[in-house]
Amino acid sequence: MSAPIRVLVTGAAGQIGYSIVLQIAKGDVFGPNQKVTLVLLDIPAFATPLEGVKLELIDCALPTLAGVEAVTTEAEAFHDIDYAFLIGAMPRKEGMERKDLLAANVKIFKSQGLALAKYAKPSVKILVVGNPANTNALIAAKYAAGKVPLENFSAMTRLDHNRAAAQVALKVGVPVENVKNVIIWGNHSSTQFPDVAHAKVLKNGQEVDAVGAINDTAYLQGDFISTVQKRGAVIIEKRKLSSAMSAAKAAVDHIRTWHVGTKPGEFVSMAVASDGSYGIPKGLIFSFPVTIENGKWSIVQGLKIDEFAQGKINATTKELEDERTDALEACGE
Ligand code: NAX
Repeated sequence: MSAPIRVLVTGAAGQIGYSIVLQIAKGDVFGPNQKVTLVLLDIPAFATPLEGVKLELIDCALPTLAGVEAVTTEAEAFHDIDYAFLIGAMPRKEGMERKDLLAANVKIFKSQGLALAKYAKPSVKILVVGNPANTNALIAAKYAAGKVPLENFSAMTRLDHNRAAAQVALKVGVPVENVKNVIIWGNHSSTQFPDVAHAKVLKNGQEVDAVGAINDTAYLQGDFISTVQKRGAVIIEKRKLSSAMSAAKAAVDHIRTWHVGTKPGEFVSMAVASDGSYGIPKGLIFSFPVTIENGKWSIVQGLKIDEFAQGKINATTKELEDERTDALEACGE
Protein backbone atom coordinates (compact mmCIF):
# COMPACT_ATOMS: atom_id res chain seq x y z
CA MET A 1 0.00 0.00 0.00
CA SER A 2 1.24 3.50 -0.80
CA ALA A 3 1.15 6.38 1.74
CA PRO A 4 -2.39 7.59 2.52
CA ILE A 5 -3.80 10.45 0.46
CA ARG A 6 -5.91 13.13 2.15
CA VAL A 7 -9.38 13.46 0.71
CA LEU A 8 -11.77 16.20 1.78
CA VAL A 9 -15.54 15.79 1.52
CA THR A 10 -17.53 18.94 2.32
CA GLY A 11 -21.19 18.71 3.26
CA ALA A 12 -20.31 15.28 4.64
CA ALA A 13 -23.34 15.27 6.97
CA GLY A 14 -25.65 15.78 3.98
CA GLN A 15 -27.34 13.18 1.82
CA ILE A 16 -24.74 12.98 -0.99
CA GLY A 17 -22.04 13.05 1.68
CA TYR A 18 -23.56 10.06 3.47
CA SER A 19 -23.72 8.13 0.22
CA ILE A 20 -20.19 8.94 -1.00
CA VAL A 21 -17.94 8.59 2.02
CA LEU A 22 -18.16 4.79 2.15
CA GLN A 23 -17.38 4.53 -1.57
CA ILE A 24 -14.25 6.68 -1.19
CA ALA A 25 -13.22 4.89 2.02
CA LYS A 26 -13.49 1.38 0.53
CA GLY A 27 -11.41 2.04 -2.55
CA ASP A 28 -14.02 2.72 -5.26
CA VAL A 29 -12.16 5.90 -6.26
CA PHE A 30 -8.47 5.33 -5.63
CA GLY A 31 -8.37 1.55 -5.76
CA PRO A 32 -7.87 -1.28 -3.25
CA ASN A 33 -4.13 -0.58 -2.83
CA GLN A 34 -4.35 3.09 -1.89
CA LYS A 35 -5.10 4.10 1.69
CA VAL A 36 -7.05 7.30 2.24
CA THR A 37 -7.49 9.66 5.15
CA LEU A 38 -10.99 11.11 4.93
CA VAL A 39 -11.54 14.66 6.13
CA LEU A 40 -15.23 15.40 6.64
CA LEU A 41 -16.36 19.04 6.78
CA ASP A 42 -19.77 20.38 7.64
CA ILE A 43 -21.09 23.51 9.32
CA PRO A 44 -20.90 23.73 13.15
CA ALA A 45 -24.67 23.14 13.49
CA PHE A 46 -24.12 19.67 11.97
CA ALA A 47 -21.08 18.75 14.09
CA THR A 48 -22.96 16.00 15.95
CA PRO A 49 -24.42 14.12 12.93
CA LEU A 50 -21.00 14.54 11.28
CA GLU A 51 -19.42 12.81 14.26
CA GLY A 52 -21.97 10.01 13.76
CA VAL A 53 -20.83 9.58 10.14
CA LYS A 54 -17.23 9.36 11.37
CA LEU A 55 -18.15 6.66 13.91
CA GLU A 56 -19.95 4.63 11.24
CA LEU A 57 -16.92 4.84 8.95
CA ILE A 58 -14.71 3.54 11.76
CA ASP A 59 -17.20 0.71 12.29
CA CYS A 60 -16.89 -0.28 8.62
CA ALA A 61 -13.42 -1.65 9.56
CA LEU A 62 -11.95 -0.94 6.14
CA PRO A 63 -8.33 -1.83 5.27
CA THR A 64 -8.14 1.17 2.90
CA LEU A 65 -9.24 3.75 5.48
CA ALA A 66 -6.19 5.17 7.27
CA GLY A 67 -8.16 7.66 9.36
CA VAL A 68 -11.23 9.90 9.57
CA GLU A 69 -11.32 13.52 10.74
CA ALA A 70 -14.65 15.25 11.33
CA VAL A 71 -14.13 19.03 11.33
CA THR A 72 -16.13 22.26 11.17
CA THR A 73 -13.48 24.83 10.17
CA GLU A 74 -11.92 25.45 6.78
CA ALA A 75 -8.42 25.66 8.31
CA GLU A 76 -8.69 22.05 9.54
CA ALA A 77 -10.58 20.83 6.48
CA PHE A 78 -8.32 22.13 3.72
CA HIS A 79 -5.01 21.41 5.46
CA ASP A 80 -2.65 19.50 3.14
CA ILE A 81 -5.39 17.85 1.08
CA ASP A 82 -4.76 15.97 -2.20
CA TYR A 83 -8.37 15.81 -3.43
CA ALA A 84 -11.48 17.82 -2.59
CA PHE A 85 -15.07 16.79 -3.17
CA LEU A 86 -16.81 20.14 -2.63
CA ILE A 87 -20.37 18.97 -2.10
CA GLY A 88 -21.55 21.14 0.79
CA ALA A 89 -23.97 23.86 -0.25
CA MET A 90 -27.59 24.73 0.04
CA PRO A 91 -29.45 22.20 -2.15
CA ARG A 92 -32.18 23.21 -4.58
CA LYS A 93 -35.64 22.59 -3.19
CA GLU A 94 -38.83 22.11 -5.21
CA GLY A 95 -39.75 25.34 -6.99
CA MET A 96 -36.50 27.15 -6.08
CA GLU A 97 -34.81 29.21 -8.81
CA ARG A 98 -31.13 28.75 -9.60
CA LYS A 99 -30.45 32.44 -9.19
CA ASP A 100 -31.57 32.37 -5.52
CA LEU A 101 -29.19 29.48 -4.99
CA LEU A 102 -26.38 31.28 -6.75
CA ALA A 103 -26.18 34.28 -4.45
CA ALA A 104 -26.24 32.06 -1.34
CA ASN A 105 -23.70 29.58 -2.60
CA VAL A 106 -20.98 31.51 -4.42
CA LYS A 107 -19.94 33.14 -1.15
CA ILE A 108 -19.23 29.68 0.29
CA PHE A 109 -17.02 28.94 -2.71
CA LYS A 110 -15.17 32.25 -2.47
CA SER A 111 -14.26 31.36 1.10
CA GLN A 112 -13.27 27.81 0.10
CA GLY A 113 -11.16 29.12 -2.80
CA LEU A 114 -9.23 31.27 -0.35
CA ALA A 115 -8.87 28.29 1.99
CA LEU A 116 -7.57 26.10 -0.85
CA ALA A 117 -4.91 28.71 -1.58
CA LYS A 118 -3.94 29.00 2.06
CA TYR A 119 -4.00 25.41 3.31
CA ALA A 120 -4.15 22.82 0.52
CA LYS A 121 -1.33 21.19 -1.45
CA PRO A 122 -0.86 23.19 -4.69
CA SER A 123 -1.40 19.90 -6.56
CA VAL A 124 -4.87 19.44 -5.02
CA LYS A 125 -7.57 18.36 -7.48
CA ILE A 126 -11.03 19.74 -6.94
CA LEU A 127 -14.48 18.55 -7.95
CA VAL A 128 -17.33 20.96 -7.27
CA VAL A 129 -20.70 19.24 -6.89
CA GLY A 130 -22.59 21.91 -4.90
CA ASN A 131 -24.81 24.00 -7.15
CA PRO A 132 -24.52 26.11 -9.21
CA ALA A 133 -21.55 23.79 -9.70
CA ASN A 134 -19.86 25.33 -12.77
CA THR A 135 -19.98 28.87 -11.42
CA ASN A 136 -19.03 27.82 -7.89
CA ALA A 137 -15.93 26.17 -9.41
CA LEU A 138 -15.15 29.36 -11.34
CA ILE A 139 -15.35 31.39 -8.13
CA ALA A 140 -13.28 28.92 -6.08
CA ALA A 141 -10.62 28.88 -8.83
CA LYS A 142 -10.55 32.68 -9.00
CA TYR A 143 -9.85 33.00 -5.27
CA ALA A 144 -7.27 30.19 -5.26
CA ALA A 145 -5.43 31.64 -8.29
CA GLY A 146 -1.68 31.98 -7.91
CA LYS A 147 -1.53 28.93 -5.64
CA VAL A 148 -3.74 26.24 -7.19
CA PRO A 149 -3.68 26.05 -11.01
CA LEU A 150 -6.92 26.60 -12.92
CA GLU A 151 -6.69 23.14 -14.52
CA ASN A 152 -7.01 21.55 -11.06
CA PHE A 153 -10.62 22.77 -10.80
CA SER A 154 -13.63 20.97 -12.22
CA ALA A 155 -17.38 20.79 -11.78
CA MET A 156 -19.61 17.78 -12.05
CA THR A 157 -21.61 16.98 -15.17
CA ARG A 158 -20.84 13.27 -14.91
CA LEU A 159 -24.29 12.60 -13.44
CA ASP A 160 -25.85 14.14 -16.56
CA HIS A 161 -23.37 12.14 -18.67
CA ASN A 162 -24.38 8.91 -16.91
CA ARG A 163 -28.06 9.77 -17.29
CA ALA A 164 -27.56 10.34 -21.03
CA ALA A 165 -25.67 7.05 -21.47
CA ALA A 166 -28.39 5.20 -19.56
CA GLN A 167 -31.12 6.66 -21.78
CA VAL A 168 -29.23 5.66 -24.94
CA ALA A 169 -28.77 2.14 -23.56
CA LEU A 170 -32.49 1.82 -22.79
CA LYS A 171 -33.46 3.12 -26.23
CA VAL A 172 -31.08 0.85 -28.15
CA GLY A 173 -31.63 -2.13 -25.84
CA VAL A 174 -27.99 -2.73 -24.87
CA PRO A 175 -26.28 -2.75 -21.45
CA VAL A 176 -25.08 0.69 -20.39
CA GLU A 177 -21.43 -0.38 -20.54
CA ASN A 178 -21.92 -0.81 -24.30
CA VAL A 179 -22.49 2.95 -24.68
CA LYS A 180 -19.61 5.42 -24.84
CA ASN A 181 -18.80 9.01 -25.80
CA VAL A 182 -22.07 10.74 -25.06
CA ILE A 183 -21.32 14.39 -24.34
CA ILE A 184 -22.76 16.94 -21.95
CA TRP A 185 -21.92 20.44 -23.18
CA GLY A 186 -22.08 23.49 -20.92
CA ASN A 187 -23.75 24.05 -17.62
CA HIS A 188 -25.03 21.55 -15.05
CA SER A 189 -28.51 23.06 -15.40
CA SER A 190 -31.53 22.73 -17.64
CA THR A 191 -29.63 24.50 -20.46
CA GLN A 192 -27.04 21.71 -20.66
CA PHE A 193 -26.83 20.07 -24.07
CA PRO A 194 -26.78 16.26 -23.94
CA ASP A 195 -25.37 15.25 -27.32
CA VAL A 196 -25.20 11.78 -28.85
CA ALA A 197 -23.86 12.85 -32.26
CA HIS A 198 -20.43 11.36 -31.48
CA ALA A 199 -21.56 8.47 -29.25
CA LYS A 200 -20.99 4.81 -30.10
CA VAL A 201 -22.86 1.70 -29.06
CA LEU A 202 -21.73 -1.89 -29.10
CA LYS A 203 -24.61 -3.84 -30.61
CA ASN A 204 -24.51 -7.48 -31.69
CA GLY A 205 -20.73 -7.43 -31.26
CA GLN A 206 -20.24 -4.40 -33.53
CA GLU A 207 -19.46 -0.81 -32.63
CA VAL A 208 -21.90 1.49 -34.43
CA ASP A 209 -22.92 5.16 -34.25
CA ALA A 210 -25.57 5.74 -31.57
CA VAL A 211 -27.45 8.06 -33.93
CA GLY A 212 -27.80 5.26 -36.50
CA ALA A 213 -28.72 2.66 -33.89
CA ILE A 214 -31.46 4.92 -32.50
CA ASN A 215 -32.52 6.20 -35.93
CA ASP A 216 -35.02 8.71 -34.54
CA THR A 217 -34.00 12.36 -34.98
CA ALA A 218 -37.19 13.70 -33.42
CA TYR A 219 -36.46 11.71 -30.24
CA LEU A 220 -32.78 12.70 -30.16
CA GLN A 221 -33.56 16.40 -30.63
CA GLY A 222 -36.61 16.31 -28.33
CA ASP A 223 -37.47 13.83 -25.59
CA PHE A 224 -33.92 12.55 -25.17
CA ILE A 225 -32.57 16.03 -24.43
CA SER A 226 -35.42 17.06 -22.16
CA THR A 227 -35.36 13.77 -20.22
CA VAL A 228 -31.69 14.28 -19.34
CA GLN A 229 -32.05 18.04 -18.73
CA LYS A 230 -35.05 17.62 -16.43
CA ARG A 231 -34.03 14.42 -14.66
CA GLY A 232 -32.89 16.27 -11.53
CA ALA A 233 -36.23 18.09 -11.26
CA VAL A 234 -38.17 14.83 -11.74
CA ILE A 235 -36.18 13.16 -8.94
CA ILE A 236 -36.96 16.11 -6.64
CA GLU A 237 -40.65 15.90 -7.55
CA LYS A 238 -40.75 12.18 -6.73
CA ARG A 239 -38.37 11.93 -3.75
CA LYS A 240 -38.94 15.45 -2.40
CA LEU A 241 -35.16 15.46 -2.15
CA SER A 242 -32.51 16.02 -4.81
CA SER A 243 -30.56 13.14 -6.37
CA ALA A 244 -28.07 11.73 -3.89
CA MET A 245 -27.21 8.08 -4.63
CA SER A 246 -26.70 8.72 -8.35
CA ALA A 247 -24.89 12.01 -7.64
CA ALA A 248 -22.47 10.29 -5.25
CA LYS A 249 -21.80 7.53 -7.81
CA ALA A 250 -21.15 10.14 -10.51
CA ALA A 251 -18.70 12.04 -8.27
CA VAL A 252 -16.87 8.76 -7.68
CA ASP A 253 -16.76 8.14 -11.45
CA HIS A 254 -15.50 11.68 -12.10
CA ILE A 255 -12.55 11.56 -9.70
CA ARG A 256 -11.70 7.93 -10.50
CA THR A 257 -11.45 8.75 -14.20
CA TRP A 258 -9.33 11.84 -13.41
CA HIS A 259 -7.09 9.67 -11.21
CA VAL A 260 -6.71 6.63 -13.50
CA GLY A 261 -7.37 8.15 -16.95
CA THR A 262 -9.79 7.42 -19.78
CA LYS A 263 -9.69 4.20 -21.80
CA PRO A 264 -8.34 4.36 -25.37
CA GLY A 265 -11.02 5.70 -27.73
CA GLU A 266 -13.20 6.87 -24.86
CA PHE A 267 -14.05 10.34 -23.61
CA VAL A 268 -16.12 11.55 -20.67
CA SER A 269 -17.87 14.82 -19.81
CA MET A 270 -16.25 17.09 -17.28
CA ALA A 271 -16.79 20.81 -16.62
CA VAL A 272 -13.36 22.47 -16.85
CA ALA A 273 -11.96 25.90 -17.64
CA SER A 274 -12.42 26.71 -21.31
CA ASP A 275 -9.27 27.46 -23.28
CA GLY A 276 -11.38 28.87 -26.12
CA SER A 277 -12.12 25.45 -27.66
CA TYR A 278 -15.35 25.35 -29.70
CA GLY A 279 -15.57 29.15 -29.36
CA ILE A 280 -16.41 28.99 -25.63
CA PRO A 281 -15.12 32.13 -23.84
CA LYS A 282 -11.85 31.46 -22.03
CA GLY A 283 -12.13 30.79 -18.31
CA LEU A 284 -15.80 29.75 -18.21
CA ILE A 285 -16.13 26.42 -16.41
CA PHE A 286 -17.86 24.57 -19.22
CA SER A 287 -18.64 20.89 -19.65
CA PHE A 288 -16.64 19.43 -22.54
CA PRO A 289 -15.75 15.98 -23.78
CA VAL A 290 -12.32 15.24 -22.30
CA THR A 291 -9.71 12.53 -22.40
CA ILE A 292 -7.43 12.08 -19.38
CA GLU A 293 -3.86 10.82 -19.24
CA ASN A 294 -1.44 10.95 -16.29
CA GLY A 295 -3.91 13.02 -14.26
CA LYS A 296 -4.23 15.71 -16.95
CA TRP A 297 -7.42 16.30 -18.92
CA SER A 298 -7.50 17.49 -22.53
CA ILE A 299 -10.57 18.78 -24.34
CA VAL A 300 -11.38 16.54 -27.32
CA GLN A 301 -10.76 18.65 -30.42
CA GLY A 302 -12.24 18.72 -33.89
CA LEU A 303 -15.73 17.31 -33.27
CA LYS A 304 -18.18 18.51 -35.89
CA ILE A 305 -20.84 20.79 -34.44
CA ASP A 306 -23.94 21.15 -36.61
CA GLU A 307 -26.35 24.08 -36.57
CA PHE A 308 -28.73 22.41 -34.08
CA ALA A 309 -25.90 21.66 -31.66
CA GLN A 310 -24.44 25.15 -32.05
CA GLY A 311 -27.76 26.73 -31.03
CA LYS A 312 -27.86 24.60 -27.87
CA ILE A 313 -24.21 25.34 -27.06
CA ASN A 314 -24.81 29.07 -27.50
CA ALA A 315 -27.74 28.99 -25.05
CA THR A 316 -25.82 27.23 -22.27
CA THR A 317 -22.79 29.51 -22.87
CA LYS A 318 -25.00 32.58 -22.46
CA GLU A 319 -26.39 31.21 -19.17
CA LEU A 320 -22.88 30.60 -17.83
CA GLU A 321 -21.76 34.11 -18.82
CA ASP A 322 -24.78 35.55 -16.99
CA GLU A 323 -24.07 33.39 -13.94
CA ARG A 324 -20.45 34.59 -13.94
CA THR A 325 -21.63 38.22 -13.93
CA ASP A 326 -24.09 37.56 -11.06
CA ALA A 327 -21.52 35.56 -9.10
CA LEU A 328 -18.82 38.20 -9.34
CA GLU A 329 -21.35 40.79 -8.21
CA ALA A 330 -22.39 38.58 -5.25
CA CYS A 331 -18.68 38.33 -4.33
CA GLY A 332 -18.38 42.12 -4.38
CA GLU A 333 -16.21 42.26 -7.55
P1 NAX B 1 -27.80 18.28 1.72
O1 NAX B 1 -28.55 19.50 2.13
O2 NAX B 1 -28.32 16.94 2.12
O3 NAX B 1 -26.32 18.40 2.27
C1 NAX B 1 -25.57 19.55 2.13
C2 NAX B 1 -24.66 19.62 3.33
O4 NAX B 1 -23.76 20.68 3.10
C3 NAX B 1 -25.41 19.89 4.64
O5 NAX B 1 -25.02 18.94 5.62
C4 NAX B 1 -24.96 21.29 4.99
O6 NAX B 1 -24.90 21.53 6.38
C5 NAX B 1 -23.58 21.32 4.34
N1 NAX B 1 -23.03 22.65 4.14
C6 NAX B 1 -23.68 23.80 3.86
N2 NAX B 1 -22.82 24.82 3.81
C7 NAX B 1 -21.59 24.31 4.04
C8 NAX B 1 -20.29 24.87 4.10
N3 NAX B 1 -20.10 26.17 3.94
N4 NAX B 1 -19.26 24.04 4.35
C9 NAX B 1 -19.44 22.72 4.55
N5 NAX B 1 -20.66 22.13 4.51
C10 NAX B 1 -21.71 22.92 4.25
O7 NAX B 1 -27.59 18.38 0.13
P2 NAX B 1 -27.17 17.26 -0.90
O8 NAX B 1 -28.39 16.61 -1.40
O9 NAX B 1 -26.10 16.43 -0.30
O10 NAX B 1 -26.61 18.15 -2.12
C11 NAX B 1 -25.39 18.88 -2.01
C12 NAX B 1 -25.21 19.77 -3.22
O11 NAX B 1 -25.08 19.01 -4.42
C13 NAX B 1 -26.36 20.72 -3.50
O12 NAX B 1 -25.84 22.00 -3.84
C14 NAX B 1 -27.04 20.12 -4.71
O13 NAX B 1 -27.78 21.07 -5.44
C15 NAX B 1 -25.85 19.61 -5.45
N6 NAX B 1 -26.07 18.62 -6.51
C16 NAX B 1 -25.29 18.69 -7.61
C17 NAX B 1 -25.35 17.77 -8.64
C18 NAX B 1 -24.44 17.84 -9.83
O14 NAX B 1 -24.61 17.03 -10.73
N7 NAX B 1 -23.49 18.77 -9.93
C19 NAX B 1 -26.36 16.68 -8.59
C20 NAX B 1 -26.87 16.40 -7.23
C21 NAX B 1 -27.09 17.60 -6.35
O15 NAX B 1 -28.32 18.17 -6.67
